[in-house]
Amino acid sequence: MRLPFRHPARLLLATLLMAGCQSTGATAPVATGASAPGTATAAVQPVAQQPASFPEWLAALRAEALGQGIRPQTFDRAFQRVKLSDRVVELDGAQPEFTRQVWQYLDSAVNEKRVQDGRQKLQEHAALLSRITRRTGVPGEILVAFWGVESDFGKSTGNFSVIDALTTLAFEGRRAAYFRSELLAALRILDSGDIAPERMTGSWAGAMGQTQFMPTVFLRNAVDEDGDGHRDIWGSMPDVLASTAKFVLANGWRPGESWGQEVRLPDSFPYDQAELSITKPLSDWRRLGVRPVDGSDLGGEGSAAILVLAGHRGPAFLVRDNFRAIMRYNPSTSYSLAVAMLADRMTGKPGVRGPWPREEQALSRDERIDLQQRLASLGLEPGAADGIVGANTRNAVRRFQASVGEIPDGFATKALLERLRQRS
Ligand SMILES: [Ca+2]
Repeated sequence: MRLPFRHPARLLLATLLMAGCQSTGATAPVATGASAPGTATAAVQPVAQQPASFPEWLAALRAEALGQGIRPQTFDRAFQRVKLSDRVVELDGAQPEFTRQVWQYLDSAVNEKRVQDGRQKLQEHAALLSRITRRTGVPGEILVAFWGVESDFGKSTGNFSVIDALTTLAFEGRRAAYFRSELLAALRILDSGDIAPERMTGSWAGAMGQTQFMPTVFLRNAVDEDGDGHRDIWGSMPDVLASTAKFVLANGWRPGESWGQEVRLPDSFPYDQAELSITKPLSDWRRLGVRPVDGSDLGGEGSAAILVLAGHRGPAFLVRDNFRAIMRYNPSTSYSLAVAMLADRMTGKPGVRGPWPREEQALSRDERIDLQQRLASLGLEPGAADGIVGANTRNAVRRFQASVGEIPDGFATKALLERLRQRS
């Protein structure tokens, strides 16, 4: 969805603005954000906080940035050639009609080429990785797996100017407040001299460099491992891998533990217990018949959750705290499984063994909404009909499955939607 907003001239407005406010900026009073423009036009603008024009908005941002201690020359250089990007707005508003099934995502994120490349990177950077692992306890294969999934080992880091992208999103995006604080963080990075504005590139959403850090993540976690005085996640391998390790450790990685393992569940398994939010001691899972995928006895201590991402006919995973630590980099179970699997494959462990139900086609967004509305009309409480299948929707699917005598695995399929449609 685009905001009801217009800006006739998208190009180089900032240059004009800068010429006008260069001198006032240095002595501008501390901006509090309360002076943000927009109040005068609130009565006629549906989005109350939006200013009337980009130059006004940028002037307010400049005052706020300078109030936070960012030097005027840093700000003016960063915005010298700023361009609002239609492409960024388009990507921000996109609601993909189809989401990929988990196996489709894994096929692409953990393909054979990437496994081979990862093994080579492990060797190539062995000394550096073992130094970082000694210090942080995060295994080298995990660091290289993040690097591979985030940016294909630095080959795919995004070519957007981070300042352009964040400016666009902060000015007219759907989450303007969030991106405004990321933009101010980006300015702090430029102010610290870690990177020149023209080298500060990233994804359309402002995820930067080989680690795809958002600016606030950079400020908390980026490390100058090679000691050249710059935290360079764009071009320095020591900085890239040490920064990844610091972030992963901060996200709760437990040294010496694994992310988990693929398991085999008995037919009698209570599938309503297979949710990331349900953690049990390993002894409980053993009692419920959970075994490693090779059929041996489930050993070990501690607690874990059982994750089933494609129904009872698909593979199952026992996931531990480190799986959640991976998810704090990117909050998706598919993502976390991709990082875990890539790390495993690089060290010679097998990939996913259980077969995925590859004949199952993903539901379209309209179908997912239809599913949610039908579950709601049966009183099964799937949550908002937003087309996003989360825990509430899965639990509603489970209630429906149980009511018709099916295994309650919570997997929303075309067949299940068809059955729901026939009931009403
Ligand atoms: Ca450095």
